[in-house]
Amino acid sequence: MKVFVVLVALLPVAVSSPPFLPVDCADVYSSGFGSSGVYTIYPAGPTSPVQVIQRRKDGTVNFYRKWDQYKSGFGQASGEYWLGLENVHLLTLRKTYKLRVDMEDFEGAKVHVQYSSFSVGPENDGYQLYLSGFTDGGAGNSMTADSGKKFSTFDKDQDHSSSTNCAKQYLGGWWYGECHSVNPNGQYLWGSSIYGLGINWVSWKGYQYSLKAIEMKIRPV
Ligand SMILES: [Ca+2]
Repeated sequence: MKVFVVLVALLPVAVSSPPFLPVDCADVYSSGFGSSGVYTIYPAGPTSPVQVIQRRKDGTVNFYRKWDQYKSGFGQASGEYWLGLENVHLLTLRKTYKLRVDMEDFEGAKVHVQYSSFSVGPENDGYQLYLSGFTDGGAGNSMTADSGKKFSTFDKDQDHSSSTNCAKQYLGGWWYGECHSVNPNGQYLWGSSIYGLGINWVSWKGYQYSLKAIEMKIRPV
């Protein structure tokens, strides 16, 4: 049982294909695929291989973290969560994925955006983000500007600002430019945000509003 738990922790997602459609990594393991690796999972059923890559909803997880943790992932898949840049890179390396971002404010409004193409490059290229094909579901186009940016954390500044460490200044980890117009991994601030520090989506709520919830999920096209 101890071995089982360790392997689940090593297998947050998936790329090789077991001869069935696992809903999670425990399923992959129990089918006999015991080696570490990335396996495709189908948490919403065989017709919907959706993978949540990021989620904020209650402020229970600290997102101000180092590069290594943004690389490998943190949190729980059922709660606040970051899947990990290496996993996202490996997933989006093999297939074309689309991205959907759902958001909610503290007044109960819900909006979303979609991108028809989403991928993350390799670590030796800074986990660069590639986004295209925007469709608005009410939140506006703020994240489009992040396409082409490398990922930054406070201990690894790869942003476009020569005068500022954006991750350190805005207290998150993200594909910062100079510095941001969305900050999904910023501080959980229950609505009111000090300029740019919160979970901001500027084209919807501006720099001084921190969202109640945000979830980023991907699925193969
Ligand atoms: Ca910088």
